[in-house]
Amino acid sequence: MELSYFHVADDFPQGQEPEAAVVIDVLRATTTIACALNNGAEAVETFADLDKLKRRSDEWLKTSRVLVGERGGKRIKGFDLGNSPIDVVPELVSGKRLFMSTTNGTRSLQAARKARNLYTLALPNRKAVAEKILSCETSQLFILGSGWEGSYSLEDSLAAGSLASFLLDHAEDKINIINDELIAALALWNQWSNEIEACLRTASHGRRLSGLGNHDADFTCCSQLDTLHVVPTQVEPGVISAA
Ligand code: 3SL
Repeated sequence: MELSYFHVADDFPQGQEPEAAVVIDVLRATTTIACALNNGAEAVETFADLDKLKRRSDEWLKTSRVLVGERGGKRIKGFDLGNSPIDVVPELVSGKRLFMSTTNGTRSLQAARKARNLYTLALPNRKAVAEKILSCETSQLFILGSGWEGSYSLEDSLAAGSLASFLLDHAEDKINIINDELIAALALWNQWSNEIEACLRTASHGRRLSGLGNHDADFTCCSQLDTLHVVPTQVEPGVISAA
């Protein structure tokens, strides 16, 4: 399997339809997606564009939808929830469709949506997604981070490295690391794998979140490793559900 990592949406090779892609936004979109689906959400429909989200969500009964999203880390006015993984509790999301837009994560999902198989990964569901990828015997995997407004992010690279590390540990002879970005991500994982929360808090986006108020519970949740068994999978363009 040929593995490549791209830091942000604009780096994702355009005009290609890779066999498989994994989108990562550790802080916090893909962690929120994993938690919401684990807590029984019917699906998470993702949008980079807020007007499209509003038009599409208006087609749903208010009782069966939840609007989730942030800009600059803060809940979007008129939305039910912000982008915290600890807010998507079963009482609020079970059986419902989430309509989600975030600053960076949903942009990466849009950039990768033509992949023939598309998954989202956060640290809590790393093992579940990695095992799915191994079981599909895919020959090409593009890993895409989300970063912050076009810039590199430490925490997404950490998670990309954690995925590559798991795949190497379980199928070393089948894995071919293609680009330097992923070699660097692996080195990052080797450096911080025993101090995940410290890495997230050190990252510039971690510091940005801390500056917005107390996000201790978010950091704890986003730093968990291999605790959720959900594989968020694109089932139609932009729509992610639990496999
Ligand atoms: O950038 C994003 O997509 C968000 O996950 C950012 S935040 O953690 O909700 O601020």
